[in-house]
Amino acid sequence: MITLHGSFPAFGLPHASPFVMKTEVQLKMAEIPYRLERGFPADGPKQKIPYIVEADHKIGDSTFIRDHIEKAYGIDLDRGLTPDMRARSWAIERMLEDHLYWAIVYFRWMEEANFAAGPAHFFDTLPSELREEARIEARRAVACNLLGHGLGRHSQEEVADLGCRSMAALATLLGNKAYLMGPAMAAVDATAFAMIAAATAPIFTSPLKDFTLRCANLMAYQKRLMREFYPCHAARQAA
Ligand SMILES: N[C@@H](CCC(=O)N[C@@H](CS)C(=O)NCC(=O)O)C(=O)O
Repeated sequence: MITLHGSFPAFGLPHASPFVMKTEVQLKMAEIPYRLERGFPADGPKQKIPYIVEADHKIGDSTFIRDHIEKAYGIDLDRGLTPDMRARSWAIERMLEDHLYWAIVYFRWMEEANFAAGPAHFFDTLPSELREEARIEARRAVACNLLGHGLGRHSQEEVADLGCRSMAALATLLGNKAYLMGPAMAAVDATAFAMIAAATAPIFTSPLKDFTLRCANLMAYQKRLMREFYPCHAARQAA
């Protein structure tokens, strides 16, 4: 049985991490039984979550986890897609995971009020004398990652502009289709769903969130997938 080491409900979302949400949705799409456990990046083979453990074999990174489940269980989450659609899926995934994600991280961690409302609470269980230092250290590490990525070198307005361009591209690519590649759900929809949910997490405020909330097709898609994959969470949100 696969154990998915991931995050936990936070920020008004089923998972703090969009990559964990992507992998969980792909496991559900593949109808593979799994157990969900809290994971810590330091324990993962790539020092990130998600990672899975199956028969003492650890696999890190959502893309390689997907490869593993497709090969090991003889499943193609993109069945029915043409080579052109598969290429477009890959390009969309890279835009969302390697670009838009970092804008989401920026607004969660670098904006004072969002940090205080969200990530700062990751450290609440530490002894009080260590708590503030741990928060400062973690925030410094995220700022460093943002600089390394490049997005962190821009002003707040520029990050918002770039993030909104990726979100606008996603809205155009979805158009009025049920899913990004047409009438059937494909693997890329797991990423898109998770990233839209992350960008519009209830507890945060950001220009990226405001923009996404105005993209009616993306919001309808996100809500539909939330009802399908996280029905309890969707019901709580609706109440
Ligand atoms: N490319 C990775 C990205 C995973 C990722 O960035 N995970 C974040 C949580 S959303 C993480 O573990 N960050 C901890 C860190 O960077 O120390 C994947 O697809 O799984």
